Amino acid sequence: MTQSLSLSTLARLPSSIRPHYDPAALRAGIVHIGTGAFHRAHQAVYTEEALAAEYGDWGIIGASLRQPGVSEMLRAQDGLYGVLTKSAAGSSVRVVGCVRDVIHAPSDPQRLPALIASPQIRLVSLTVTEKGYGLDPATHSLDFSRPNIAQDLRAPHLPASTIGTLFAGLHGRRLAHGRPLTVLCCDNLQHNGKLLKRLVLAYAEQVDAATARWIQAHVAFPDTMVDRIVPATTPATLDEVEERLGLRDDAAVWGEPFMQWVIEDAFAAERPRWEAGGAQLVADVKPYEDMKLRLLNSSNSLLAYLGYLGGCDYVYQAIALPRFARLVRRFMQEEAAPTLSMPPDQDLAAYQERLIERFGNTALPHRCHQIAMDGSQKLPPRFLAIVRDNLAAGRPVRLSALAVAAWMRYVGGTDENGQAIQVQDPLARQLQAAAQGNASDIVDRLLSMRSIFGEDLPRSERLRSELVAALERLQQAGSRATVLEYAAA
Ligand code: CS2
Repeated sequence: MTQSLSLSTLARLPSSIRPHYDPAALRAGIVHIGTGAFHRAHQAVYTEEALAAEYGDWGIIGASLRQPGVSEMLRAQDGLYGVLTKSAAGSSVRVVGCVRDVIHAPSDPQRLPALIASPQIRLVSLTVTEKGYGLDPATHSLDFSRPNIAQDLRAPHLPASTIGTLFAGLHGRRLAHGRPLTVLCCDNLQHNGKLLKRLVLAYAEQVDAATARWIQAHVAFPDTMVDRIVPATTPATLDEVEERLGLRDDAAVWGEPFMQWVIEDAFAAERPRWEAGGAQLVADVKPYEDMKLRLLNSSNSLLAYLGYLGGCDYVYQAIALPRFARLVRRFMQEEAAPTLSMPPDQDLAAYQERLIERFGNTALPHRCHQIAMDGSQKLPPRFLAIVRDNLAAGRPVRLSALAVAAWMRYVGGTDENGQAIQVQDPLARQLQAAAQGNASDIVDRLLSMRSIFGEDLPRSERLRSELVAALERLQQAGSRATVLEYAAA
């Protein structure tokens, strides 16, 4: 049987693909919450590059807030794992050494706050997905009615939620030594740093006003834009990594060659030299984050819902159909781009064409079903922000409405062949119940869900009629024929 990747087998690998330092000797400076595939293929890779360029105490202690699987898997391999980079041009693998430990927070609720409080930690980063923050997407504020938030407020020293955990760590830090800290939100949310700061402060004010004031003064929450397509690992990924390493690696991840990380240069304390891996430190992340959310993520979701309904398992299959490619281009040019002020170093046309190419990466199949999940959390930053801007400016919202209508059709839970769709969403049950019947009833019921559409959008007659028209076409003609019509007209 093939041996597993671990500190004791690492030396067998060629030096070009293993860490340029001794992982066993690396001390931690970062706590990362949510050690899923994206973090391992993105921020951890940048940290690896930073360490190669300038060694320092920047090991990462990962924490998972939910299942113990990832922590067990990584611990069994001493935190080591491979990153397989794949495109039509070829593939390569490297082993990342900077994840030094991974804990399962629910097994010991005081451990993660204690780590956040420890003086050697100078950075806490997070990838807990859009739904992981206890956010009310419509109001951008903390949803105190969420059971885990309400429970944490009753027992703040034994937190279970992301915000409760951060607060407990920051509170402990203030009491223990008060050294400053940077908290880096790396999820696809608008103004993610400012948003996270608001959520943490809202919670802190309920528990301890002195800690809330301390957080204001000593904790920085820079905005970030993160980008790399990282589909869920499959058995084939693991087999390919095993073949290349000659070692079994159950924690391997895979991703595309493209990577981008834009970070607001507003840290409270030191940080790794992430620029060495190509990270951009800028004064204002907003133009980058709008560009990414409104061009990449929205097109990705548009392809996921319409592609899934049209019988495509993967995004590359949908974008290979000329009508889908035409629709995505039109959506980007006519509805997304007019709402953007592009960053000065980015070219709109080149960025859009690069996206079409990235979506078409056949070497890295990305499931429509994976992207389609959690739509109730993803629609507001991906489409509804565009819709609001375009409604206010009197511009068209027809293609955005088609994407939202495709989501409405999808959450009904039955595909075009009458097969069940496994809808994954925190609101799945309500969505599925609301999405039955004729198009105008479905639109009215879903549009009235304030946590998704807010108070304003249900009042827009223009949006409503575009949604009803698109949903009717999807119901009557199916996704492929509807895409053809919308791409042409
Ligand atoms: C995707 C993103 O799953 C999704 O919703 O749109 O994960 C996307 O692949 C990344 O944000 C790319 O950086």
